[in-house]
Amino acid sequence: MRLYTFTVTPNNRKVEAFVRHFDLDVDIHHVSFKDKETQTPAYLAINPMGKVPALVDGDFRLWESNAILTYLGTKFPETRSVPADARGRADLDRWLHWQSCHLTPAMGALKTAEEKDLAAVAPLLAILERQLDGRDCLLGDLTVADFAIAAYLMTKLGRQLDYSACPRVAAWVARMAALKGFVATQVKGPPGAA
Ligand SMILES: N[C@@H](CCC(=O)N[C@@H](CS)C(=O)NCC(=O)O)C(=O)O
Repeated sequence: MRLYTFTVTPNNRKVEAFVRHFDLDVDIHHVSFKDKETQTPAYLAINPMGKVPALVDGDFRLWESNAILTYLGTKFPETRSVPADARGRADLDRWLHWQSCHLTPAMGALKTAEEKDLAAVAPLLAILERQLDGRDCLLGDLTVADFAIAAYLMTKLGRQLDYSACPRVAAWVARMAALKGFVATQVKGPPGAA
């Protein structure tokens, strides 16, 4: 199994951190943007979007970071990171979609740093704060959703958010950042890097 990744972005880091946290038998390949590797015919045959991350497992080619996370969590059940029951799985999917559909666009808008954009993230942090009441992780136990969402709050932008009204979120991000996989994927890189 091979993961194509570019560690510094949250969508890549979430998957790479998961693989490294659980020492999964996955070959990690860092793509070269300088060499336009993701635009080569060979790579576009893996991911027609020309983006990373992507996973190749035999003749199965998968892209979209959250789909990769749930696939890996299911392929490696010893990680206990993807609930098997219908409600647990729906709960997990809810948070993965929430990250893609709400958190990511809100944080993307932060790049323009307008007042209204900053205000858009606060209610999302408040929702996380309530979810973490009485829970160490988003669903109670560690799941792929923790990797998907925490990776965003560990970005340069994520670290600049105001966590004064959401101490449980701040503590959870700190706990996640201390996990082996996130420590292993810590990159001191260019502005905007994780
Ligand atoms: N929704 C996709 C986003 C993938 C994506 O946008 N990847 C970026 C890095 S985070 C990329 O490959 N950008 C390079 C490009 O667009 O050429 C996912 O979650 O995997």
